[in-house]
Amino acid sequence: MAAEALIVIDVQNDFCPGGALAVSGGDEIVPVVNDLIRKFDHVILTQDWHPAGHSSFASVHPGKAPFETVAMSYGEQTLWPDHCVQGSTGADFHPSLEWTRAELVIRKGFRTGIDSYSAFFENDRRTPTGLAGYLRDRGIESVILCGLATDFCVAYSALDAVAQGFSTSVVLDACRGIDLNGSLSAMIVRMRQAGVRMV
Ligand code: VGL
Ligand code: ZN
Repeated sequence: MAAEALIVIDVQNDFCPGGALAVSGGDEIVPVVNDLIRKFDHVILTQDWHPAGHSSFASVHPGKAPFETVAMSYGEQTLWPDHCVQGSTGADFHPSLEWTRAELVIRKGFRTGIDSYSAFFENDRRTPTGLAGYLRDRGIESVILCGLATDFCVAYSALDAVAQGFSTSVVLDACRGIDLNGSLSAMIVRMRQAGVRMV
């Protein structure tokens, strides 16, 4: 059977209750994710990893509040509270996440001028993170995604994974969403239509 990899998206303190961009129930997935981690031979993590003053932070756009949008050179960008600043506790993985066996950590969003929801491409939809090449070089044809947030980083990663030709599943029990203006159900529909399996 072709190799498969578990990709754990952004299970970081800032996306858990008490964090800067807390996803409701974000910490509830940690035991479920840990069970998945034990079951896979290949485990990859992503880590949202922004420099201070990142262009996705509302705080750097005068007059703008979090969850509003702004036009960037690459298109519309949702603005967020300052979160997952490089080296901060908020950017650390949740303390109960059993990440020791992970063979690769993909950091994303580290360029000041561009955000990156997807583990595969930054928000210009063109700049690769290198993950697709890594998976292909290792003979991995199938990916299973979980983590935070369902409707942003998990969804964009899943859509890019199918577009890149990987057989792609999302474990919804091991995800939680932000749900901004109905984004959760909208992104689940988009993933299904694109051929992502929901398990
Ligand atoms: C995410 C918004 C901003 C995510 C990351 O992990 O879904 N969402 N940065
Ligand atoms: Zn971010």
